[in-house]
Amino acid sequence: TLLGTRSTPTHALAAVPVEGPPLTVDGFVEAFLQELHFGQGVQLDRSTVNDQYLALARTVMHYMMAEWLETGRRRRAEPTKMIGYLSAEYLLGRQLGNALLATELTEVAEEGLATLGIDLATLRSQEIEPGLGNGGLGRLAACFIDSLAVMDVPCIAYGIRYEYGIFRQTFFNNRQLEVPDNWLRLGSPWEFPHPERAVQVDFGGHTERTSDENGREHVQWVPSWNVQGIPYHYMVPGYDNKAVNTLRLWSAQATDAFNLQIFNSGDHAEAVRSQTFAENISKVLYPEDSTPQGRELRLQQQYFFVACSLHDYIEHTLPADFDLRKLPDQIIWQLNDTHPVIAIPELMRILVDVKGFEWAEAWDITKRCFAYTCHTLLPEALEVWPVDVIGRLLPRHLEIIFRINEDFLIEVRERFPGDELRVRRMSIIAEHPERAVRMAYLASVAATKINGVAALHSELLRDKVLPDFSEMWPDKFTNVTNGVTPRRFLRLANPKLSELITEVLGDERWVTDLDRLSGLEAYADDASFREKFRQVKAANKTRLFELLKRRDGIDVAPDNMLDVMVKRLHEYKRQSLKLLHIVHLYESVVSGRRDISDIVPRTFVFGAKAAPGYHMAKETIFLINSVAEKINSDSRMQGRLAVVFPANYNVTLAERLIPAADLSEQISLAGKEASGTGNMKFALNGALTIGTDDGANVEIRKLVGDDHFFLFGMSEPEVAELGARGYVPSSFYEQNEDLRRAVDLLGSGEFTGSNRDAASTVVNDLLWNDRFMALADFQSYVEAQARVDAAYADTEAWTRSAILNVARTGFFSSDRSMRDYLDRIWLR
Ligand code: F58
Repeated sequence: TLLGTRSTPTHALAAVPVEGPPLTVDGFVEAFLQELHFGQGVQLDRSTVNDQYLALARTVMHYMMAEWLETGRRRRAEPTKMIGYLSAEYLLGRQLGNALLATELTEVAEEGLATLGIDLATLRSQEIEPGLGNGGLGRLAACFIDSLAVMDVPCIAYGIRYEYGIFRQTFFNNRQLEVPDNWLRLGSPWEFPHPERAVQVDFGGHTERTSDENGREHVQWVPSWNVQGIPYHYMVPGYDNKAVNTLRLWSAQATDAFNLQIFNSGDHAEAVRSQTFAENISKVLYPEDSTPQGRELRLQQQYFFVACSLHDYIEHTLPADFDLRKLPDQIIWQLNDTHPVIAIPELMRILVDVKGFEWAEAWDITKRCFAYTCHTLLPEALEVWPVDVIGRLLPRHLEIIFRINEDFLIEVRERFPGDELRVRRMSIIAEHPERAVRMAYLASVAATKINGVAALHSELLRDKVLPDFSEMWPDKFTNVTNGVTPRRFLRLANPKLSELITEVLGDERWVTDLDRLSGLEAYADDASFREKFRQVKAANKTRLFELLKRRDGIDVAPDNMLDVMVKRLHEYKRQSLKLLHIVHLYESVVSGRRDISDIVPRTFVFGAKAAPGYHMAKETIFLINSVAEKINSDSRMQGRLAVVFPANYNVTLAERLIPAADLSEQISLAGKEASGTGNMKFALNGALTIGTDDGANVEIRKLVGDDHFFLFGMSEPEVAELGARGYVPSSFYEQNEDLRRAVDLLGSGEFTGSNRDAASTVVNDLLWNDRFMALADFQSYVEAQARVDAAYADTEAWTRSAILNVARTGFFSSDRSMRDYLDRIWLR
């Protein structure tokens, strides 16, 4: 069998130099036609747009191939430490534009294709984006691997090749419907499957103990079933640096052994069933964000990709004779939240059971190989796996976790004698409501470093989520503020602003050195630059509106302020607060208390998917759509107030929306949004933020300055204090007339075809529960929005602020985040 054996051939053939096609229009056209003819098997006159797209993707890959192979060779030759990035999600977005940018082929391709009568933009829009992530966490992973390639840092990123990514959202009668995202259906040109490098992954069964002649105990895991993981390799190109890293995603398949046995017994149907069963593991991305579903299949997914990845690294990437005691000098596994934390007992199992290490030595190695990033503050979002689920699926791992916990609790008792309450609090095993493994605790015990994703978050993580751990190991805790890749979210998404920036800075070095944006600062006071900046924003709006017209049949008034709230739908993010503000404006006009001409014309844009099982979130979507329908069809509001909610917000739509926005809504309850990364993308593209003192908003505001940021709402300590005093949302309702009128109108059935019940889930929750204190922040929010209106009326001052936002947010490049990870975590 191929499984589990070293598959790299060792025969002594000499490498032949690899070269891409010539970087000329003719060279490009020839390579493209070659791919069309020999790759797609079709002639130009018979080719479909999809044929052309696939051929183009493959052509661009030819240009990257030499660098990919060379980077691999260099990495094998250099004995430097690698990053093993472990993430259950990579929300990559479309690949073609980024690949063209990386190879500097955009113009050549455009020109070359035009000579054949093909429009590049049409081919680009043919690509179905790989939505292998839910939201911020998955997109962050994609930004990080981009930056590592751009910085030429050795990294293998590991994950799951879900056959179905995040669902496609549609609306029917204003309600969300989910459609499966069959992203592979038109072919997937960017991947290289390597079935010969398949890895076997075991599950179930029991463990057996034997003693050798020295009386040493050996544990053998006797699994009851297995699957194989097939790696698919993807290029992760750098920028202008000849480096191309690898993303390795695993796809589950039934093992031959498993199949054949059943097949030979004559039960064909059963053989097919086992195939289906195995393949289910990588079938679909769980669409829950924030609250993990404790489904067994999810744990199967987690162990599946982690086991494949560790095996792949230890058996196929390290040299055959590698001394595993030196493992921590060669690799650091970065755990992107707790989803890959089962890697910790897996490495212990490999070292102790497979490689024969003593427990203590294995633990010493393991402890130096992992670092853990936490992405949340919501207690319900911390993963916990029932002991019986783990025991059934991974019996050996459960034993290892128990042993880690035993040793750990001994350490706690030594440090804090007599403090049994603390011991119980810190135990990796929770006893209530059921016996379960707290994955964040397991990660915290094993990791060399634990980081939050923004300054405030790291502080709260240390002091509120893991206070016992920070008392025990203060040096483990650190912060790395998130970042976003300027390649995709500025250079690609906003070509016009990029051009303007390059024009005044004199060159494109800012693309890989984003602090250089500070050079724009001086131009904020230059009226002609401000005019150009406004023209860019206007052109971006036009581009967006054309897309919305084509994509959703939505008409948008061209001159309104564009006020955008795009992110997953979650109560803590408070889309309902945004909705209350809109209803308040509408109510104040229809009640005659305000003249419509006093309202600064605005178009509100929402983009948000709700987890399919998250009732409150889905009801909120329904209400937003209902309010939008009413307001947009009210002739009194024409051209003054509009609400648009294009379905299926994703990376592709984000790339169009963000550069067009004037105002960025970052309005989570303080202390709940770990960081946010959309907030960074908007500021970098010259939108002003209205936001709470939460997550990375805090850092954005500090950098851009109070005069160029609209702060509102309670601070985190104020939130904590109000919570402690006892929060009664209805008292805010009773004391605030504007709020009362807005809530009443929302609950009256006005927006839901006279059906009061249709709004009651959201409205009653706001009045009687309001866990995220929307009513408490309402007044402050409305006042801040009035400041926005006043500021927007002064066009020159607004533009100046927008420019300063761009100039002062270079800090939020994910290149900087990667430097911080290197300094504070990976190379320490
Ligand atoms: C997000 N988390 C945070 N989780 O909410 C956001 O503040 C932060 O900027 C971002 O991570 C990056 O650090 C997030 O997106 C998920 O989507 C998980 C998916 C799997 C289940 C648990 C939540």
